[in-house]
Amino acid sequence: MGSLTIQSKVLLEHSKRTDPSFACRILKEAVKPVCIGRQNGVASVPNILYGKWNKLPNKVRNYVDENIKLCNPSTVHICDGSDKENELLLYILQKDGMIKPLPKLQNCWLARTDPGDVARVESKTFIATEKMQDTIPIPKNGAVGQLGHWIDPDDLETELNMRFPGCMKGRTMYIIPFSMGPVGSSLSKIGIEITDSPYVVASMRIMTRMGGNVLETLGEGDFIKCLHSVGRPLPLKEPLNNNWPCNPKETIISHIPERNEICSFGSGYGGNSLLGKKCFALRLGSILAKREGWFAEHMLILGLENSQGKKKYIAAAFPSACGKTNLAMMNPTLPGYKVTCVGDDIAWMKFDKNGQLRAINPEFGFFGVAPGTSMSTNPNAMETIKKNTIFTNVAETEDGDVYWEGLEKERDMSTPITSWLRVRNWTKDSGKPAAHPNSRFCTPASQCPIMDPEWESPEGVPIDAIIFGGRRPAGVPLIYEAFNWQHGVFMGASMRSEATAAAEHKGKVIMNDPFAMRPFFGYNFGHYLKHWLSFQEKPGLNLPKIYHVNWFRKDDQGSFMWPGFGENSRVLDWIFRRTDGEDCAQKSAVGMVPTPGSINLEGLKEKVDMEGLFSLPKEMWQQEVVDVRKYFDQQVAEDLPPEIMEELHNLEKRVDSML
Ligand code: OXD
Ligand code: MN
Repeated sequence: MGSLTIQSKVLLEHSKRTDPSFACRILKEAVKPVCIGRQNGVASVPNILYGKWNKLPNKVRNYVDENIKLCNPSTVHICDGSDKENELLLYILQKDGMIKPLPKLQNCWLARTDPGDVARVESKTFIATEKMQDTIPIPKNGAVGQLGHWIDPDDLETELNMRFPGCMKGRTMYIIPFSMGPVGSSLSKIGIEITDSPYVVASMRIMTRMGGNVLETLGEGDFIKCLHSVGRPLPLKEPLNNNWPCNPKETIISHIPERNEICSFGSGYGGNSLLGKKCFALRLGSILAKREGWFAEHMLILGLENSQGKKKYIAAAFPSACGKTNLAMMNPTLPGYKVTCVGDDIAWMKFDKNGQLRAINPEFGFFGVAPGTSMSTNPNAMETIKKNTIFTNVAETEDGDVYWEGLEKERDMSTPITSWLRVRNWTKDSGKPAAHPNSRFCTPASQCPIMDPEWESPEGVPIDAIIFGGRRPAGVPLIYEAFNWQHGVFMGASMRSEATAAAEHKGKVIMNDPFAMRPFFGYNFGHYLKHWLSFQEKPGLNLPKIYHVNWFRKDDQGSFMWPGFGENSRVLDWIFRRTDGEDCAQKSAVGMVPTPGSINLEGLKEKVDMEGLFSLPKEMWQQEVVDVRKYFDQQVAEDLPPEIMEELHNLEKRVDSML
């Protein structure tokens, strides 16, 4: 028993209770050192605590072996994605005080992070390429670049060498084989995440297809290498905050496209640690997409069926925390319409041999923002999260349920609430939110009552329209349509939105967020634009129509002018009809807008000022042109494709000639 680590003892104790034969295996395997490599002639001998070393393909074994030597964990756990494994992980997480059960819900858990580790950290997120300009446009006129952070590969190596050696001492190293996209689909890709966080494993099991069959499909093929450490080897030098291991001072999230590699250190928070999501599916994904001729985008995918039973699929890009999940799971108020969900955050899209754009959702779960989610805003999400869900940084009620801002009318507010910061008997009067504004639910997509029957289709679903949108309180109409593909690419490039809590930004400033990809570009945004534009040159493609929507316009009193949520189906219906060729649009300075009366308002309970919603204040749009030009000049500079500047000139001319 002497050589058992704390985690193997916990495991053993748990399995003795539930499965004695499994306990015997753990004991046998944990005490038997497994020699997996040699360093200077000395065998390195970590214990394989769980899983079969021999089943790993050679390439995976070599990758893991290298990192065992580097990170020096006490034990190794090769994940199989089974229920039994998950039960063990949840048990370990509870023992470590990282999660607690929420007894009012079924198999649901609450994690509270170190308050210093609550969001993506864009300022510490880097991409390493030999040439800076491969990663970011070089800003002009003394501007600070906002389109990602480049690092020299040698400097990155130095940074990583200061962090990773010995970083997993005393901990278990988990090996997670995972597939982004349905296992075996030609649109899917495989990754191996190495992590010392059981929270990451339990979350990756929800967010990706994880386990043994992924390894079988991979064989000796290539995979994306994803290394993650919370950066707190044992014994600890300083106590943890909230039992949440992390190392905010040393955090770095790095990508090395040339080696298809991601190295993330110091943060356990989802966007920084579930490496399949933003790091792989978007940053490296966008690079792979450019290389291979497809798109990796920050987009939801939804199915829309009209009252005649005709169906179309739409992909839509909105910045983080702008309601993608709500739109993807919407209950349409328009009679006869049905929305189904394919994905809520990421779309991988490729033109098929017939020139039809097809999309898959590479994820397997939803990592959604909790505050604002309620039965009135998103009943389908509320249904989804009733079981098998890991909540992070939400508040809890005394009777074992979750709570966050937006649930006031749906919870018995006399039941005491403990806030995400563990303040008991929390009340609104404290002036602090009960849940962190970026608190999340991590929940299996398959539990969503309106998942599309084709959501796991290996060929992907056919996309007929692409929507861009953001939070624009002033001047931006409810909907407009691009004149053509090039104009649509310009619309994506000039997207702006109010900042939200999904990253470390503060305040309600309007930020440029082109294609909702600003934090997620894997390569130079100017080159990304060229990639998008290149599709208009390719013959035989059925290019989808492109739209811009704004659910967030406010009137002079500061109230939202459009009811949003299920009522957005009225806008989707217009898009549906447009993609069907209906003549219900007219030209405006910004694009094609609905002809009067062509948005179906039948049964809409609230009175809506449609004229106001579509008004185009000339001064505001003139300023918009100035701001967008300044942004392009400073941020994209010489990498801006001339076609985009041409579109800006055209917009300027149209705006100037407005009455
Ligand atoms: C997310 C984000 O977590 O965009 O999806 O921040
Ligand atoms: Mn997102």
